[in-house]
Amino acid sequence: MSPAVTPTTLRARFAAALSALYGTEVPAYTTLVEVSEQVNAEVLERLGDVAERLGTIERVTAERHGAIRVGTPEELAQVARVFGACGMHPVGFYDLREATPPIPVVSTAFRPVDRAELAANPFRVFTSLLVVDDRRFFDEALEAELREFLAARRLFPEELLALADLAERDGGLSEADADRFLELATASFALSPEPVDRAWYQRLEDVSSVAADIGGVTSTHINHLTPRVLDIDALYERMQARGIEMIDRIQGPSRTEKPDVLLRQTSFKALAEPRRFREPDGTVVDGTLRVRFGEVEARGVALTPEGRALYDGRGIDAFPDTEAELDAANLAYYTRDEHGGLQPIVYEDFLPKSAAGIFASNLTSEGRADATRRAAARDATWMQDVLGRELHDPYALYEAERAASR
Ligand code: OOG
Ligand code: NI
Repeated sequence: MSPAVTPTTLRARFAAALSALYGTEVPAYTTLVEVSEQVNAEVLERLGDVAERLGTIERVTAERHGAIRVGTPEELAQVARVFGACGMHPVGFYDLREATPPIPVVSTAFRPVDRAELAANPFRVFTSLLVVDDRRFFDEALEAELREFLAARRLFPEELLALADLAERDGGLSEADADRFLELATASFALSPEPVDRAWYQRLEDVSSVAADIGGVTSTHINHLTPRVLDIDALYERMQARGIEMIDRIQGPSRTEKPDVLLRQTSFKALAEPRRFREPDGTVVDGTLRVRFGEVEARGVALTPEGRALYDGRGIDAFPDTEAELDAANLAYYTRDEHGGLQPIVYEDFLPKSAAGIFASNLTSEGRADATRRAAARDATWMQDVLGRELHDPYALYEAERAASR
């Protein structure tokens, strides 16, 4: 007999639990979700079925992506077990150290990989790992201190990891185990009340705000949680009208009458959140940190490597005006139904340039990187080894889905 709570249900409940948690921690997130839902209802009203070409309204309403950041390969491997229990698999390798400004992390995204699972609940989490031995950011002494600090912390309790392994082995959990798994998993991503060591945090912040957010504290937390919207231009205007300060632009392809491709994202600025600090003399005082924010995204069709090269090289203006032309020129992925009609395959991944923009728009220090020093070697093969499971290639997933329909 299969377990009562499947990975699909665990994933949907996990996304909902994190959403409820983040709403209590960052109230402006709740506003963002409300405005997204309003805009989506209006687009559905205006366009009817066409509004659902890139996902049913049920999918889009529940759809979230989260972002988390961890410090060690061991922590990343543990994250993979927790998400694995929810049917979320690592897809893609992103090297943000190559971005402008450079961020000392490499990343992947955990998400469902097959169509039915994505339709049921597409929860995905962009997960970044600090590269502590990259000399452009950290010298020998700071690396050693970082390693010691990170080795002494425990992000996920043993009980959670054991339940995660059980869920993967049995293809789900009993009701009671599922409740416990969700309670522990959600709590692992809550903001900790533990005081932050001011001097240590500041030393890392001088290198990179992201390094401080990861290695300056003893736990991890959701950095942001992102709802999906069907008209991001309308959303942007409406948030500003409500007096919420947005970053100055929408990342990704600019506004166009052409078919929607890839991913467009925008965010509101990180808010000052109350945190406690331990001063060098041992006293604990109240203060604030600005690291967490709210982001929203609109998704379009996935591009082939050819389409992506065209987008990266020449921008959205170089694209044809119709889906039929995008398909004929092999620029984007479509499935074909029994009548020869085209269905777009939604882009389920992230964009390194936008990710860098999202990171950068919320940095509180400029950071410093010494380009003359040695980079640490990191690539998809390295990350797959750390994960101890297959790291999927996003293009292979889109390609397989297209091929299966033809
Ligand atoms: C992740 C930034 C990337 C996105 O939507 O591109 C990201 C982070 O800030 O940790 O979430
Ligand atoms: Ni994001």
